[in-house]
Amino acid sequence: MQQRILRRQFKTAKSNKLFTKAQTVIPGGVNSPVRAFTAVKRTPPFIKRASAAYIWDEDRNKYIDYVGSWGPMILGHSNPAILKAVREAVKRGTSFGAPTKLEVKMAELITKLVPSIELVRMVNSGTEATMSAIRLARAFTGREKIVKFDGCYHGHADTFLIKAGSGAMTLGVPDSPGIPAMTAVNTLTARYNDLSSVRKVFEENKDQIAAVIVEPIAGNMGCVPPAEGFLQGLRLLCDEYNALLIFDEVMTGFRVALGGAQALYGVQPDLTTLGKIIGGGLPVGAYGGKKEIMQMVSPAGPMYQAGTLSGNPLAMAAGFTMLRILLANKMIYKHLEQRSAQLEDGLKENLQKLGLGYTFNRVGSMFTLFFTSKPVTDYESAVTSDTAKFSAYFNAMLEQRIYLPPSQFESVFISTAHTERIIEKTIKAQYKALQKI
Ligand code: KE4
Repeated sequence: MQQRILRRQFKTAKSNKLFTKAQTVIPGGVNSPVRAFTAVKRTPPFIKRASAAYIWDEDRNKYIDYVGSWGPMILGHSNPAILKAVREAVKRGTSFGAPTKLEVKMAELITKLVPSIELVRMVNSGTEATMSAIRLARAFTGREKIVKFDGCYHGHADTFLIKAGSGAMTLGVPDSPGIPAMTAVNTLTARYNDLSSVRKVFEENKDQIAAVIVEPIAGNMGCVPPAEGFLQGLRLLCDEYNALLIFDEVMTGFRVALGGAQALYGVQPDLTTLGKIIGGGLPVGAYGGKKEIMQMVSPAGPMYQAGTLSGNPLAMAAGFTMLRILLANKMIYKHLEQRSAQLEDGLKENLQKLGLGYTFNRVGSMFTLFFTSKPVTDYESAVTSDTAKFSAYFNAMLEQRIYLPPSQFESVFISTAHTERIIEKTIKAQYKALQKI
């Protein structure tokens, strides 16, 4: 009998209905802008559940997931040990608003894994971590200005929504309305991978710059690795001008190495911000660094910062379990590198076969395919990408049940649940998708 391959029709009725309803009660129908799929011009699938490398939507479509909740899911979705830890914790209550033993253990683990962090404060998001780190840098130095890089994204605090990446860049609002002029004046911008642009800003604002904040591997203009010597150069410039160096490792922390990008490149910042992976999928952020700086944080010092759910027991259970697994299995990063290299080789082979010269940037298990033939080393080169072509590619991949970040200016993530077979399937799907655009 002729084999009839019944390929489920790509049904979207339930997600369409939910998105229409969502928009009557939530701005844009989503609780974070990039989820609305605006840049790829389609209704976002409403996700019902996730496991390992897969997610399922309300219309029962099953996808191979390369978003991984924007970074946290380095061990794949529904990791059994993490679910077990949360199930155990929830039996003891959901929140106390009081110190707990697990917060001490979590802080000890983070300070062990990231030696530049001598004291660490838990918060509830990456944004809280970065905004607190900036306040601390200003408190410690007595200076007001900060330097960020065009295309880098550090969360949605006013200070950072100047030439910001991620959703702000995707949706064309890198300089969001609603930011007071006085705030914007204190946020100076420089060009990523261009130390001379940083020196120029320091020279023009002598003794006024509290800190330079940088994604040590940019992930929010798409994946842009630091050029040789860039991070070391930032360290030297900050020392020369007595400013603090802040590594925003919300995305790269525990993603590219157990000690984050600072371990990979051998550069020690004064402060580090963390998020995503340290929450194991629950809301967690953290900032930490040298004791002499962190001692300024209330109640040890005068710089105030607080949070009702900071160090929440469920979030600590998930995050602590996640970090313990990463610490206990040294082979994880080697495994991630092998799978990521397999995908890179396959995707590049597809491009070669089809005579397409697009740019592919990768560091470990985070990467981006840019629809431009130029090398992508900063914001200016990232925006030469053809976003219409990206949108067509995204949709062609989604039709084949490959779920990518719905933006040219985001990073793709692989987890330990992405097997060789899943990668092979993705490479084949990409070959078909590239032929359609
Ligand atoms: P959150 O406040 O979203 O937890 O973290 C902000 C943040 C800070 N720093 C870096 C380097 C980040 O990448 C982020 C958040 N990343 C985006 C994705 N690129 C979050 C996804 C979203 O906004 O929905």
